[in-house]
Amino acid sequence: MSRYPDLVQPAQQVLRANDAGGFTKPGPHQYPHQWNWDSALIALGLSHFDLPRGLAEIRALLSGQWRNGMIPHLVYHRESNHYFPDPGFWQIEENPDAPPVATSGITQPPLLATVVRRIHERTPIPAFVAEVYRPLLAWHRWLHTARDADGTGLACLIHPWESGTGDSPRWLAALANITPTHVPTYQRRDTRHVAAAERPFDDDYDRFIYLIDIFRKQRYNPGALLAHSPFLVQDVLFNSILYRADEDLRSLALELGEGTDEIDSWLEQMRRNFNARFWDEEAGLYFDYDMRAGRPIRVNTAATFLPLYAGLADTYQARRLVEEHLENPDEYAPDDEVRYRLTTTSKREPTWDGRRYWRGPVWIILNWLVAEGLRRYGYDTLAAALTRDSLALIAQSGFREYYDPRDGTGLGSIRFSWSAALALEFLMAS
Ligand code: 9WN
Repeated sequence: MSRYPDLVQPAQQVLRANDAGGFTKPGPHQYPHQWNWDSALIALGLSHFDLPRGLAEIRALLSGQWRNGMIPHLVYHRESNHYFPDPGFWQIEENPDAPPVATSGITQPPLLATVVRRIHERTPIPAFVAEVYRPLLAWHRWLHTARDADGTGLACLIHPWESGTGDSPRWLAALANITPTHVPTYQRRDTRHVAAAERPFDDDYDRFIYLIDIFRKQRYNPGALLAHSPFLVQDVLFNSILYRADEDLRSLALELGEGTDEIDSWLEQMRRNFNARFWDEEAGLYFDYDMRAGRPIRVNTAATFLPLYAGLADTYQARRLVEEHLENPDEYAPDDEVRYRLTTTSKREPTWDGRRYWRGPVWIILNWLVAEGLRRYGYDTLAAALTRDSLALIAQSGFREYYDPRDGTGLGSIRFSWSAALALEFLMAS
């Protein structure tokens, strides 16, 4: 990727500028706190030029870990009136397992073990691995138990934000089934710095807040959340990331001389149940599962390609995903109108919107995850196309949160940290 050496310095500058002193903000204005999977990628990016700061990023995130093992989706190291929900809104102190630092009461996709392994394989950090292994193990255990609603070992999500793709159309039907009976009074702050047309609709936001209100009334008791959350889904993207992270955690365990029986049982359970739950033979796609409605969520989004990242698809499934969908100009491949890979939602979906959040724009994180998956299955040319488009978008429009796949217009937050971190990963990873 020597075409874009000029992006290295600016990417480093974005990460430096978003350093809030001990943790890195996802974006300078829109996201003033520490987010879980953002921080994992930020640490990966930092590891290319300031390894100690990268490890400090992970330590800061772990400072928000709950005593039951959950690593929350958001850690509030300080006050800010630029983001809602603010720290007090979650009322986590009602739960005996909550940490002393303010956090949210939900989680996010578990990229962290994968990042730690990757950093360690490039520059051995055995003492750090020993330090973080048990916290990571505890988080994975919590995901496979407190979030196992049906004995399959697949983790389920209780809030769209836990998917990291809050506004994805795959959650619309489940959200539509929820009637918010009482939404606490609140004021959105996410549309102060970003145009409302690029963010979720108010109706969806009401439901996001309504769900949190239910969780805090249940005091974040894990059993009560599974029993009472009106939103309960098993997510292909989340479980793919979890499976790969389990494998990476296992590799760390072996290095430390720790037993792997427990992790092996999670991996085995996931292998047994993943395809049975998510693969749709007729469509040739992976679909999420709505546990409240008791049926698959038949919406075609780029999350369907994540089993490639996990290595959970067989070669037949991989071929169908790539040939029938990723390479199909009616769905994901470029055409006369859409120039850049990878639109987050199939163009065939009626909800497709090239400018709104997770409804269509290109996100660098998804390009990276899908490129990683394609490489695992030998689709190197396609993986290179995703990398090339990611860097071209950044070169054209800066390190934005997302991009219009038609003309590459930068959208959402400016100077977005993981776009910078992943540019470094694309450019500097050997
Ligand atoms: C809710 C921080 C986070 C990302 C998510 C992205 C967005 C928050 C929001 O921003 O989510 O957690 O306000 O919509 O969807 O992936 O971690 O960058």
